[in-house]
Amino acid sequence: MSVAAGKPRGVLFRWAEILPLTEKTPRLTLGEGDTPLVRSVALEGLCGLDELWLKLESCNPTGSFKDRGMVVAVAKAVESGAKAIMCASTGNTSASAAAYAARCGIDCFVLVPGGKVAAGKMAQAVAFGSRILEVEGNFDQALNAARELTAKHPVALVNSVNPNRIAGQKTAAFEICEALGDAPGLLAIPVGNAGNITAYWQGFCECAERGLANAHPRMMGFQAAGAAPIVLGEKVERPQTVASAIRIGNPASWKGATSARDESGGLIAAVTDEEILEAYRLLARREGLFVEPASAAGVAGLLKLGREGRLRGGRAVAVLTGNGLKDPDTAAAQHTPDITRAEATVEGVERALGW
Ligand code: AN7
Repeated sequence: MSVAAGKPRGVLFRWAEILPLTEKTPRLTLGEGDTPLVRSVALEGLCGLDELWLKLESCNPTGSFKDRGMVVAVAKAVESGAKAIMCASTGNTSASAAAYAARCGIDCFVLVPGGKVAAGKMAQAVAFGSRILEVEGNFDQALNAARELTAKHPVALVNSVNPNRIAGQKTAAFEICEALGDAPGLLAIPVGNAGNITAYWQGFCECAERGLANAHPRMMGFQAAGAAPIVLGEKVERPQTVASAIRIGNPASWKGATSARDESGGLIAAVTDEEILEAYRLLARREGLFVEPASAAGVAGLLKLGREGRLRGGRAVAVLTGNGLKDPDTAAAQHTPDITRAEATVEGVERALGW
């Protein structure tokens, strides 16, 4: 494993004091964390907010928030002598695990639901050289198998049931408090396996304890309507949604999500695929932010609450969890391309444009 040149960047360097590191933990990095927090003037009015800030977790090295927790989980696995890691995944966890395993020179086994992972994420798992097992079942079944396999074989489990993942992911809450000088009033976030909402809540609580924030945000989690077990209060056997990243019917951190909701006075609600895709298109067309569909669920939720008159000003942060390049098929289906053929000359292009 090589080290980064110049001033070291990355979650293990920036946030060492709030992570479970020892002298023996390898200081692994692909330059994760420290992602932009940009204001969305176009969307804050539509939501009925005074300020809406977007945390661009899509800017992490493998294109999703998973890198924050994965760098900690993989570093700790290597520290403990593991030669291989395993995860079940709807795509982003596997892309991230595969990247950090490649960087450490260890093996990575990924269990993905057959035919349900977006093309870009599969391309990443392939490129990073992971061993890919397409299971005949959904994410929830794949995670059950991964838990049992890693209990039986000398392979480290790097799903978010691994507390090192949560520890790494909580660093995003610290970055937000640092950037805004306080916690926001609301945090909007997509919920799938519910590790991220659990990690953010832990992070915001620690920020308040350490005096980095004066208050806690209300945690607003959004599930896709066809995969909304926490909203329904029961497992969903056959989850369905265009937002394949959050096509999860039995979240591992269910309890973490309901605690975040209840302790913060927040909510966990459902947004339909149409609402998710509306937010997906708005983020691209109005803000120049190309995210994957699941990432738009938080903004979809704020837009919905805004329309219902349930947001009265205040400052919110929405977490944009993954890059739009991950799911080119949904992009092609959602955006009608405006493409005109032209000859490769000035006159040819002018003619095509009608100039
Ligand atoms: C873009 O990769 O579960 O509630 O296996 O990829 O912490 O699960 C991905 C989840 C939101 C939900 N946005 O976060 C996986 C996986 C994107 C995601 C979520 C995921 P959690």
